[in-house]
Amino acid sequence: MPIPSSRTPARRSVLKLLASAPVAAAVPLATGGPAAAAGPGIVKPLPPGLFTVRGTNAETDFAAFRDTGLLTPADRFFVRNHTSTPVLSETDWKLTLWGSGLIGSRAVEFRYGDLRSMPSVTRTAFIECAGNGRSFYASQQGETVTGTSWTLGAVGTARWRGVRLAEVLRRAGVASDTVDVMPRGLDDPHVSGGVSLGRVRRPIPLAKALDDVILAYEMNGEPLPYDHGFPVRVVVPAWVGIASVKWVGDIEVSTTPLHSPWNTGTYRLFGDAYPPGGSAPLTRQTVKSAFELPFQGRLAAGRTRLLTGRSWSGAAPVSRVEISTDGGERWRPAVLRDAPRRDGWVRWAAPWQPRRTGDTVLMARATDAAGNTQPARSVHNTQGYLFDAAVRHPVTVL
Ligand SMILES: Nc1nc2c(c(=O)[nH]1)N[C@H]1C(S)=C(S)[C@@H](COP(=O)(O)O)O[C@H]1N2
Ligand SMILES: [Mo]
Repeated sequence: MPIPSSRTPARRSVLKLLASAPVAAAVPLATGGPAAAAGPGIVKPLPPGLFTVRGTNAETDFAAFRDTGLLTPADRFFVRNHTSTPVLSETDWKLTLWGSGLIGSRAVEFRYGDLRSMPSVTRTAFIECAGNGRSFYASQQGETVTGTSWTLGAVGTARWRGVRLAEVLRRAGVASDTVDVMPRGLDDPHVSGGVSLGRVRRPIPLAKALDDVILAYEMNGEPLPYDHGFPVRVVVPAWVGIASVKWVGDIEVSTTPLHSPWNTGTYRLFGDAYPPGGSAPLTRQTVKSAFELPFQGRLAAGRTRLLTGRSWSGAAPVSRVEISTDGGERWRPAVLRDAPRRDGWVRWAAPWQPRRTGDTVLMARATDAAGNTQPARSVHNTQGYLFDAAVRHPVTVL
């Protein structure tokens, strides 16, 4: 195992990890025992109150965003791992571009230092799992879906710095008839139902790859943490999180359309509302809103409380947010605390003085500059992606 240098941010976490279960698969330890093996293969600490562990993943408790700014600190950014976090070294790392779409079909390698010496770009963008909000298909709409039962915390916003994928492709020499590029992660192959699907990989159309995709090596001004793709990850702003491949090791560049299980079997919409072969592969995220308050939270009657939350959309900046404190009967505008921005979220606030004691339901509903608004009900799909309905948030007034 490569011992992480003190320059890498997660060194302390790794040392802590080495001293205790759970064990990341990439850190071979002889602790053994089913209890140790059952934990998520995540390097950073996951304190209760900040995270809820869901299988190999960790969801940020939305209330934990309340004391954060626009950017989500790395120590509370959700983690979605198909397997477990590999602890890689930047000196051993290389990125290989290969395939029919490279001029002369000649593979080209980039080292970490090569990327670091290229012109950099910095961009603030959220990354959100396509399944964020999935649990509400069941709890709010009574519908059956498969997949991780996220509430609304499989999202975070960071300032990503790296090189444009367009620049790396240009240096590698891309043939004019290229259609798709497919980044692939260095984490272990994903096994589903006893079948290995290979390493996580998903095609990106060339036009998108040349537009705003980043090969990021920094998150919020620090080297990427291990769990978020150290040393280099793909960032596809505002697209389904699966497009933002972590620990990228190679990119296939192709003159014919590419396929992987992540754009055929999953990350498409299947169900009654969709064609038998499913929708087109998912791209942008939908509109969502969340209160920075625990579910079943308790509030004091008669006292004014500032309700806060965030709204975001993959399609356009969020321009309007309304809230309801009576389960959707009456709505009033929330005050936006950030300028609407592309690929980002806005923080909002609304004062509320609950008068009557008892249970009630808070709701928030956002509209983006493209006119997308959160409906009362999401259209069902079997894998529970892209939940966009206004979420019913129960609270008790005491
Ligand atoms: N190599 C690799 N990349 C990956 C994944 C993965 O399991 N392996 N998960 C994807 C999914 S489904 C999501 S939602 C995002 C989550 O990014 P984060 O863990 O940094 O929050 O990473 C994506 N990139
Ligand atoms: Mo995801």
